[in-house]
Amino acid sequence: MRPRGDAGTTLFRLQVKDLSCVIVLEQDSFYRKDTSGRLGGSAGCRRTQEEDVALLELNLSNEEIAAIDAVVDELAQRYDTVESAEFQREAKVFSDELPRRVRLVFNDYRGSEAHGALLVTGLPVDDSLIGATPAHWANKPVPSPSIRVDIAFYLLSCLLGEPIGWATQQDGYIMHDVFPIKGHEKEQIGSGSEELLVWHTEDAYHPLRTDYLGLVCLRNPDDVSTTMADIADVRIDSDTAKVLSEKRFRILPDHSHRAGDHAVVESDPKIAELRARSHARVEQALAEPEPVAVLFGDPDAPYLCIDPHFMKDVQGPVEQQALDVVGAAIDEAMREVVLRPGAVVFIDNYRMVHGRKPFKARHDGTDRWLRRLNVARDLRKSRDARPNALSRVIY
Ligand SMILES: O=C(O)CCC(=O)C(=O)O
Ligand SMILES: [Fe+2]
Repeated sequence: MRPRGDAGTTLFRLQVKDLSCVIVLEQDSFYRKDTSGRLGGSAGCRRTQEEDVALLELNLSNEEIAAIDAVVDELAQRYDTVESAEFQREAKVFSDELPRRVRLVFNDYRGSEAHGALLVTGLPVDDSLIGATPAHWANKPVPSPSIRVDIAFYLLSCLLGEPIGWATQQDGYIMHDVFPIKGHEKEQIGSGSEELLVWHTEDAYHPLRTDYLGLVCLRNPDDVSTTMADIADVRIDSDTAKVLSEKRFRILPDHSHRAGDHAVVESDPKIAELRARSHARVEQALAEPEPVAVLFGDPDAPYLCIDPHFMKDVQGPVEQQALDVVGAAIDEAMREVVLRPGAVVFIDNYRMVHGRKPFKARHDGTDRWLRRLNVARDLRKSRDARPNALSRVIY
């Protein structure tokens, strides 16, 4: 993956891919639809397109599904929510019992950094067991109606790192819900619906943002697309790349982290202090965001951190011009993936941006419902923002 240094143009990957491709992932299969309407099936683990290394795909075999089920069985007898600290403490050990091919693929995805996202299909989801799509994420029911999927999803994420949550987001739950919430229709957050959720790096404003964003689909009756683009597929000129590599860009916190939604009374003084500091950090990031680079890491294969919606109106003209250029190039590289029940995607948050197409929420219990995990490669980086070594909640 060397850039092509011709005539001032930086191309982070040589391969050219089909930009009109829509991938639909289903419980036991997926199809990819191109503009001619052709459908293609797949089996086993392979690259989604010969020349396409952005998406790595793993279709679980029946034997693998049965083996994952056996591990889930054991844990589901003892735990009724993945928010349990005991569950979180031992999950990694159980993830070591997932089928070897699955562990090998995840290990390679994590280690090689050769792909923007890993798609896994085949986890069983029983629509009649998970019940109605909830109206809100607060006060989640225990037992979780989707406990078997939750456990399988959590174990898979342990193959990439450590699931983390945010004290300032969804009440500190580790596993988030993504479904439309009444009143959020126009919001630029996961619970919005009617507006295009503009592509973004997850929690771009925060230095401890997740390494991987995991999404599992419980239902998606209207085939609403998740959008994503890999920086490796983005073409920009080298002058723009140079500007983007300098620490001169401001990113504001998104609405999901802002105070208001989560006024919590805290009795533990240490947690109260961490919480106050974290809210102060959000306020500070709103008032006076620390300048950061949009491109960083290896200049030949850079990482990316960008959230145009929350970078509006706070840049100088040169910075805004560079953002506009890379924004248009990212639009060019954008693809759509329709997650169907049982499909899981782990997006590398250091190289892929993601978003969601607009849709009309139903608000009748049948709405699109995803669950989400943030996965950190190294928990120690956030140690001073967590109340103790075992805690996974970042303040
Ligand atoms: O709904 C989706 O497909 C993606 C939502 C999103 O951006 C997120 O959950 O971070
Ligand atoms: Fe997101």
